[in-house]
Amino acid sequence: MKVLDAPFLKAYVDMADHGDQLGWHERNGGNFTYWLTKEEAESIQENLSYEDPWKDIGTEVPYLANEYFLISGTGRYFHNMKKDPANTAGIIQLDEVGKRYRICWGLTENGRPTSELPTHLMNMEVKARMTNNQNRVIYHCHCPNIIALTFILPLKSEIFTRELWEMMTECPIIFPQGLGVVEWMVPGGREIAIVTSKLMEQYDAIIWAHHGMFVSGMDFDSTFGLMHTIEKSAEMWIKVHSCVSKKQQTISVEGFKELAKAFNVSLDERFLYEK
Ligand code: 2HA
Ligand code: ZN
Repeated sequence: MKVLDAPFLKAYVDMADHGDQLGWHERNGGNFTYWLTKEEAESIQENLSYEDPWKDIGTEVPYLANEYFLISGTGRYFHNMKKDPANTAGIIQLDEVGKRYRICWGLTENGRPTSELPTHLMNMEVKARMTNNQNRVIYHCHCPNIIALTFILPLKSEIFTRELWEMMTECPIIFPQGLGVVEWMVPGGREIAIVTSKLMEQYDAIIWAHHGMFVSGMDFDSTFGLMHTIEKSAEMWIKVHSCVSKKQQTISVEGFKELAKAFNVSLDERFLYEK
């Protein structure tokens, strides 16, 4: 099968385009990785080439050795994903120790994978180990309301989680483990990848202060849905606090406990403090 005809490629392009339509991918902002299943990688072998020289990833991901990933290109615009997926994204394969990659398809015109390749692969490795290889998607965007909140709220997981849970009843059901927060760091490299992937052991969604957010998930819909829910909740926070400095009423700690029971989720006590 041609890569352009593969269902996973179409789903990837649709999700990237949806993010772009929501204003999360100005210019070349954001990046996105999908880990191909064995069957998917098999199905497109005839369309892959193995001539590209190996290049260093900039970190090590031994658990993902030899695996294939569909990944967005550095400097490429999500806005062009639908028009030209082979230029905007590409498929890479890792070497047998998980230290180097080669481009097997796409990233035409001398494209290279995203500058956040180390964070994507280290996050993927953490999640793959934790979920028995079920987690397949890592997505990063510049969602404006979350970014705005990182100038307003203290950069603490407990505070972001509780504030965003309160803005929409379904939030604690959709991200019961809460949100991780990384203080401002230089993006694009191993250092931010180490900090982010450590938090991925605990969370599926991680905020990068004054920059954007990373989410992980088993499939395209649930990963995008997680990003969308958190960003929408942040939008509500901004709307409410643009009108009043203090909410007139909100969901109580008791209310969160009832929700947890009704929807069979476990909410950590560290988010359920009295205010
Ligand atoms: O410009 O989003 O974090 C791509 C990015 C880097
Ligand atoms: Zn970014």
